[in-house]
Amino acid sequence: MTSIKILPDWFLPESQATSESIYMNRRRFLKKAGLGSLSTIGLLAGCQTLEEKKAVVKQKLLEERLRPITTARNLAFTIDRPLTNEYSAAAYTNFYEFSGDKDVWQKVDKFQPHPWTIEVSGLVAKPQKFAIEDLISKMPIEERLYRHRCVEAWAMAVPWIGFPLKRLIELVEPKATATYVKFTTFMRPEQAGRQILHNQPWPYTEGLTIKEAVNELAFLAVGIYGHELPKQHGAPIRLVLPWKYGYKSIKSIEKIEFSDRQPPTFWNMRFPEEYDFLANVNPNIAHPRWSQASEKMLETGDRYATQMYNGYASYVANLY
Ligand SMILES: Nc1nc2c(c(=O)[nH]1)N[C@H]1C(S)=C(S)[C@@H](COP(=O)(O)O)O[C@H]1N2
Ligand SMILES: [Mo]
Repeated sequence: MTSIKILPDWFLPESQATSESIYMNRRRFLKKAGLGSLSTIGLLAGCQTLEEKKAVVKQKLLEERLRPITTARNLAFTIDRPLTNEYSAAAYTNFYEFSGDKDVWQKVDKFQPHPWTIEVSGLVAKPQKFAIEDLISKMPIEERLYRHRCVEAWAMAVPWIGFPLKRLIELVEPKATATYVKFTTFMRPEQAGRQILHNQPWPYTEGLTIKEAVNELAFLAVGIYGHELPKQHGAPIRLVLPWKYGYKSIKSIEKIEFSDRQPPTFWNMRFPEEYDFLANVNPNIAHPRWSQASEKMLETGDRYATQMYNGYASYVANLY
C-alpha cells in the first residue's frame, strides 16, 4: 500500500477501516486509482499536517462560542495514560448522521443543537420533557476522566462534563416492569446529510438494560474540556459508557424510553454479527475483521493492550 506522509500518524490503515463506513466503494476506487491509503479526510481537509489540522479545528470551535462550564473533577475516576489533545479528539469523530469518515467537524455547520428538549417516557411513573438547560440546572454536574474505546480499535482519554444517568432515571421513577432503556438521536435529514440514506435505520438508536443504565459509570455528558459539547462530539447531550465499545455511547439524544423489551439498535440492526447489543470491551473476542487485543491512541498512536471491560471491571463485571 502506498504510504502518504501528510496523513496524521494515528490515521487507521485501510486494513482497519470499518464497514461502518458506507464509503467503502469510494475507498476501493481510490485504491484502484493508486491512492490506497489516502483518505477522504485528508482530501477534504486539505491539511498538510496534524498540527495544521488541529489549528483549523480549534479556530472552528472558537467560532462556535461554546459556553464554558466550570465544575469539580470527580477524583474517583483516574486514567492510566495522558489525556488526548482536545483538537485531535474533535478532528476525529464518528457521527454517521454527518459523515462516513472522521471529518464530521467539517460537516456539522447546519446542525442546530439549541434549543433542545429531551423526552423521557415509557414505563415510568413520571414521564417528562426537559429543556436541556433546565435539566442541567437540576443535575449534579461534575467532570470525569474516562477512557474511550471505539470498536475500530482507536482510543482516547478525555475529560467529560455531565451527570450520572442514574440521577435522571431517579427523576422519572421507572416502574418495576421496566427492564430496558432505549435512547434515540434526532431525525433531521435537512441538517444531517447522511440521514437521507434510506437503506439505514435512522434515527440512530441505542439501548441498555436498566441495571447497566443505573451503574455508576453510565454518564450523560453535556460538555468536554471545560465547555459545552462541540457538535461533532454529540451536542448538546450524549451518553458515555466507558466499559463498552464507543457505538453504544449515542450522541445528541432526543428521547429516552423505558420498556420491558430489548430495543433494536442501529449497528446491531445493520450488522448483527459484528456489533452485538452488549458490546462490552473484551480483548479476547476479535471483531470478525480485526483483533481487539490492543488499541491505538489518537494523537500519539501509542498502543496499549485492551483491558477487559476497558479497565472498568471493578464497576461492571458483576452485571454479567
Ligand atoms: N448518534 C450517533 N451517536 C454515535 C455515533 C453515531 O454515528 N451517531 N457513533 C458512535 C461511535 S462508533 C463512537 S466511537 C462514539 C465516538 O464519540 P466521539 O466521536 O465523540 O469520540 O460515538 C458514538 N455515538
Ligand atoms: Mo466507534
